[in-house]
Amino acid sequence: MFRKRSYSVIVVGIFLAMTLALLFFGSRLFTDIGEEAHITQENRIVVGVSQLGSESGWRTANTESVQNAFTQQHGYFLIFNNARQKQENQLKAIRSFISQRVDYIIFSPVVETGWETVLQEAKQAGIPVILMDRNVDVEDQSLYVTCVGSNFVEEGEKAGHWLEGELVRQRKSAQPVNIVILTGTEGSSSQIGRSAGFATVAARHANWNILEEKCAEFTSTKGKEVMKGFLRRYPNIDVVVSQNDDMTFGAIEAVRESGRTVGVDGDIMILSFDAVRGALNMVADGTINVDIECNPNQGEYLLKVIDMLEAGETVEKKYYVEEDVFTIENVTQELLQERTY
Ligand code: GZL
Repeated sequence: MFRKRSYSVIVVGIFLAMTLALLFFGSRLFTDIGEEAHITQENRIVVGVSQLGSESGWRTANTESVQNAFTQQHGYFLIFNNARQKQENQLKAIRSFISQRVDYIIFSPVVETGWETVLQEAKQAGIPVILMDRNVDVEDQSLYVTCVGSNFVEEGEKAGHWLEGELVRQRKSAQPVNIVILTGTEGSSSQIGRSAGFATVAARHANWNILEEKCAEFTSTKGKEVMKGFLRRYPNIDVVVSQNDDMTFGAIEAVRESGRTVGVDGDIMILSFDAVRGALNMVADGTINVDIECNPNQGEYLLKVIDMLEAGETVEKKYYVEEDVFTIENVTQELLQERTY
């Protein structure tokens, strides 16, 4: 009896002690966390990012590079929006960033036109705008601070120069060459630039017959659908120029289902853009003849730009990311293992 009573006194005593401890330390703990979170949020640079979509492997890598750059550890608070390939969603997201009075707006414009009004609103709100990946076509260049991305015209020219060299190597530079082109999102900088760059080189070759160009939206599904149409209409295609790897994957499927072959020893040469890892594996095995790299790792460049702006430094109007051209000759297993996308 006595033992049971003393035992229960002890249990109650321990319980009371624990309750008091929790009330004291617990409140301190939450206050600390509360204060800590509040302080860092106040001190962090708030960046609103409107990403145009998630249509391709390239886009996924581009998004990851931004999210890996603008972290709490780096002193940033990232507000990220995926516009699912719709300009109206990007316009809504940018206006939301303006109403939230973010410190910077970064966006990858799905197409080049239709941005003047919203960029004027951002300028009036005193919020610097940085373009990522693609560009905007605006009269007033002061509407954005800088653009971090690729030289798409140069990418298109690289594809044309590779084809020139390959035809010389195959002793076919005087023969008719029948070409079809899968283009990306109509009116996007990447589509406009790559088309213009390749066309500049093609114009120098009267024997290059561009049978048809058709938009396949940078997706593999549309790439396959459009390529099937090309194969139905043109029995003698020699070259496919596909403006991103996702469309290329679909196009290769369509060619193979038609009973024809692709690549280094195939019926149809494949020229692609982006150089994501999955496509480089197909360059290494000879399925894709050449892949013109478009580097999605722009987060580190964007971070550097904002660091410079924060330090009051002047930034350039355009920053080009580094890019290469891949063929079976330079895609090594080591490169594939090291590749981050
Ligand atoms: C290129 C980028 C393009 C990629 C596609 O900078 O805009 O959009 O080539 C992506 O994969 O969809």
